[in-house]
Amino acid sequence: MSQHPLTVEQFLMAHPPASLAGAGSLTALLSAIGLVGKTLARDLRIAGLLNMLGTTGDTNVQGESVKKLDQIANETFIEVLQRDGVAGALASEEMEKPVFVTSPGRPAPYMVLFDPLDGSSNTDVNMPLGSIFSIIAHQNPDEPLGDDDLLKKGTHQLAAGYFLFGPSTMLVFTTGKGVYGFTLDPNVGEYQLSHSGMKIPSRGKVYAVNEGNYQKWPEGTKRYVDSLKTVDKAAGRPYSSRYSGCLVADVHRLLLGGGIYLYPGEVSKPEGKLRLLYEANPMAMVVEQAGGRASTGMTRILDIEPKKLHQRVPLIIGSANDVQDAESYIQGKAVFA
Ligand code: AFP
Repeated sequence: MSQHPLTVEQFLMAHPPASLAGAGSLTALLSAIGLVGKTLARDLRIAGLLNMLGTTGDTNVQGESVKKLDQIANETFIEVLQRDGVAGALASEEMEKPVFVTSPGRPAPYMVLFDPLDGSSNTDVNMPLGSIFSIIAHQNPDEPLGDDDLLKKGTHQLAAGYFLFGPSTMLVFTTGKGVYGFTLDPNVGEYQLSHSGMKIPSRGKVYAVNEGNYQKWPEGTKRYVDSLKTVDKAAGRPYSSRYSGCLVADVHRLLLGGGIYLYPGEVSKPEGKLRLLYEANPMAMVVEQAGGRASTGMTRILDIEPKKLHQRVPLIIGSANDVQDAESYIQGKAVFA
C-alpha cells in the first residue's frame, strides 16, 4: 500500500467517469456525496453524546418508526446535494416524494436515489450502519424533471455505491468500470484508495439471511437455506451464518470473502422487504461490477422495469455460483438435498 494512496478526487481525475455533455461532472457529484459520508461518520462516532439516538416519534413512507439518525442522515444528503446544482432530483427511502432542485440555467440532469441510513435497527446498539446511493441521468435535460423520470431500470445507473460505517468508514463505488474502495482517514479528512479493483470470489462459505422468517418462505427458499447447513466437506458446507441487520455491512463482507445475502420473497409477501431503486439496484450494480450476481431468484435485479418509487423486490445477491444455486432452488430446478 503506497504511503499516500490516491484520494477519491485524485482517483476520479485519473479515471474520469463518463459525464453527460455540458452537465457538470459526475466527479463533482461523487465528491459532494463524499462530503455527506464524512459528515455522517463524524455524527455517528459521537451520536450517543449528542442526543442523536432513539426515535423522532414519526413514521416514514415505509411504515417504519423514524430514528433520529435516519432524519439527520436524510437532511444531510438533501442539504449537501441540493446546494451545488449537481443534482436535479433527490429521492430517499425516508421521503414519500422526490425533491426537485431548480438551479439557475437548465436543470442539472443527474438524479440521486438513496437510502440515507441503512440498518436503522442498529443505530442505538452501536452496530454497523451504511448509506446507499444510485446516480441516474435525465435523458432530455431541457424538459423539467418529473416523478416518472426516476423510474429507470438499474442498467441505466451511471454510478452506484455505499458508505459503510463500521470500525472504519469506507466509501465503495462503481462508475461502470470496476469497483473501488476508499477508507476515510479522519485525521487527514480524506478518503484514500484502500481496495482497488474489488473482485468477489465466485463462491463463498458465508450466508446472510434473517432465518426468523423461515416459516414464511416458499419451499424452494427453505430448501436452499437448508442445503447450506448440510455437512458436505467436498462442497465446503455447512456455510457459516453471518447476518448483521445491515445490507451494506453484509454485502461488503461478501465482496471481500464471497458468499450470499438473501432477503427473499415470502408466501404472503412475494415482493419481500428491500426497496428496488435505492437498495437493490445500487448494490446489484456494485456486485455485478465485481463479478458477482444479483436477482430476485427469478429475474436479474438490474433488468427490472420500476413501477413505483418505493417498490420492493426480493434480493438474492453475492457470489455468482452461490446466487445461481439459490435461483435453481427458488425456480424448482434443483434436486432437493
Ligand atoms: P432498515 O434500514 O429499515 O433497518 O432496514 C435494513 C434493511 O433494509 C437491510 O439493511 C437489512 O439487511 C434488512 O433490512 C433487515 O431487515 P430485518 O430486520 O427484517 O431482518
